[in-house]
Amino acid sequence: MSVATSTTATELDLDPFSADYILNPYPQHERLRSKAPVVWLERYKCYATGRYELVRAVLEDPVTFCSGAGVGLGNFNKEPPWRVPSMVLETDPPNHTRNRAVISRALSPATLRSLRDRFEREAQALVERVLAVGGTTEAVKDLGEAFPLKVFADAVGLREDGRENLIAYGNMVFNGMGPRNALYEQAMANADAVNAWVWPACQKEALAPGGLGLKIFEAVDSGLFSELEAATLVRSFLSAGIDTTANAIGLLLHCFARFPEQWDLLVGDPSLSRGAFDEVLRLESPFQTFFRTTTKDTELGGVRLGVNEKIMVSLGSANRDPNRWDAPETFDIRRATTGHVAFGAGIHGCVGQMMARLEVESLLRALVSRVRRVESAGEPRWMLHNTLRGLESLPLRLIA
Ligand code: OVM
Repeated sequence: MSVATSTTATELDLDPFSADYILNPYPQHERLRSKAPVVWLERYKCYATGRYELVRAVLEDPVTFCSGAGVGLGNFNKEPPWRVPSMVLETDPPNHTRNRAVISRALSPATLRSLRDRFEREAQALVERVLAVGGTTEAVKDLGEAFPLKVFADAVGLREDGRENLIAYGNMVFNGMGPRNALYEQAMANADAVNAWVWPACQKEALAPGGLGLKIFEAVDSGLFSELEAATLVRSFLSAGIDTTANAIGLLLHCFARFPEQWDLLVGDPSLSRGAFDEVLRLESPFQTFFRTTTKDTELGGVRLGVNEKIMVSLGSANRDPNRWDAPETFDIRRATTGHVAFGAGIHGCVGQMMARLEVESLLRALVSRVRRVESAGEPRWMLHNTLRGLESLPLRLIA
């Protein structure tokens, strides 16, 4: 399409960071998709799209839609970020390419294979602990948070004490991608204390031998990075590796509590576990929204966009776009989920996704082998959060 035939973005009165939207995003996604290919959100002075094809188009064109100015609402070209930018998430090629390769190598298939036994053992032990006390559990804390806080933090080589700071840090990182609203301020309230745990934990001296953290520091020894850069790369594990997985596990259990016939399917065929996780990711998109920044005047879906503007891409909306998915609202663990964008797409697509899959599949298989039914044991409570979708409270009963 040529710029000459394109139109200016239509305004849409939508607030993706309001409690109304967060607690029930689906009617809002529908408005976002149907109003226009790309809309203008005057309140936040940014563009937005929720259509599957356009979300993918943005994520797959990192030259036009860059990450170096931040992947939240804030534009680093206009206002300084609250932390030193991530060397992978908030960076563009060529640096991104070099930095990501180091992380990617640390998360190699061989590394993941070597972790599988440990993950499976920890998953089984965790499930037994819940069953030993009668099966009633606050699933967000006892399973969703507990599991990655144990196995992923162990894999990185982090110290045991103070790991709860990782939950607080994830809150800062992901609420920090939104506007400076109450959620942002609450998440940042304890920032000094949390940073005072997180940053030392990223240093060479603090990391256990054999872990992912020290694998990054090996790149220092080869002369590729300074120690400061290596610590900043390790920080990406701590930023991206806990909250995301924790919320995904909570959402997964919430799905199975609501759809017991899907649980029965899984019990009948545990090899459906991996696909089940991807279906949860598609349906619930724990990571709801990303932003990119335009590097030039451009055009998307026939709509003209100015330079140095933010565009929000709604992964949650794309993952339920009826133009892409049959019966998008249906939770179907046998669905072909290939192409969902819950892990993003393109050069910034989640580098830890195989780690996430290994973690969640280990936990899910441990559950399936021991639990006949997943039942609600009280009203779940949704979390209010600028970027992540998840539960604050999920009381469940696991019945052996
Ligand atoms: C990072 C980082 C932080 C948050 C999320 C993420 C989804 C990466 O610091 O590199 O990926």
